[in-house]
Amino acid sequence: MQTGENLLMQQLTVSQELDFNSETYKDAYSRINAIVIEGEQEAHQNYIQLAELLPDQKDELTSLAKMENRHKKGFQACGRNLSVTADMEFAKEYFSDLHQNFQTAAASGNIVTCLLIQSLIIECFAIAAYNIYIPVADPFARKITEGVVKDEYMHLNFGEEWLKENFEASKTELEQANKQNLPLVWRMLNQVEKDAHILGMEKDALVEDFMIAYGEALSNIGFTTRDIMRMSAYGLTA
Ligand code: Y39
Ligand code: FE
Ligand code: FE
Ligand code: FE
Repeated sequence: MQTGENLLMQQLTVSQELDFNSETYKDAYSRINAIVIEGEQEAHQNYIQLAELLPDQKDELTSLAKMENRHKKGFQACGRNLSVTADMEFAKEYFSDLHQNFQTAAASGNIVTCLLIQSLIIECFAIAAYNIYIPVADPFARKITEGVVKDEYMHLNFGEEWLKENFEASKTELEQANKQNLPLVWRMLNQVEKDAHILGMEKDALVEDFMIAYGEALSNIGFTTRDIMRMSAYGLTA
């Protein structure tokens, strides 16, 4: 059992390890902050495109797109607060494969693939990253991130609800899109492992939180445990 004193000690240890103003911290932050800003910008565009593909849900999707834009502004403020310049070129490259896959799917009207990429994979990635970041964030960024993560659960829920209602017709395309895109997530996590560690975020914890959120989403949509195990195995060695 943890005593209050032990928890306080842990908390102090964490805050002593992280110097938000050190060059090491700021250098890592210039990439992670850029990834988050670019991710929010792309999420904004993705929901605008989804609103065109799903005209019946245009209003809801437009409102999700607006939230993503607010998230982007919030994380830009976090960078300014630490006097960090985000490395946007790095971040654009970081998202390029997922971006390309979304664009290709959108151009072909493959709504199921678009929803899997944005509303399941990217939202679960955001939920894992933000939940792991909150306890180790600077006080300013923590407040912003706490507000943002609540919205991300709503975005994930949108994708779950739509895919659940259209489960039988979507199943094959979902499996195919999972096979194509899940390996990209593992590669992306490996790419930021070092920088994330410097910010106090461990890769194991990120993977665990991602898999919990993603597995739960697949289950809510209608996949069996057996399906989920099989689908989760893709790209684990990427
Ligand atoms: O839906 C959204 O708002 C998603 C775009 C945001 C994803 C942000 C991705 C964060 C990855 C950070 C990696 C930290 C280890
Ligand atoms: Fe967001
Ligand atoms: Fe989102
Ligand atoms: Fe360390």
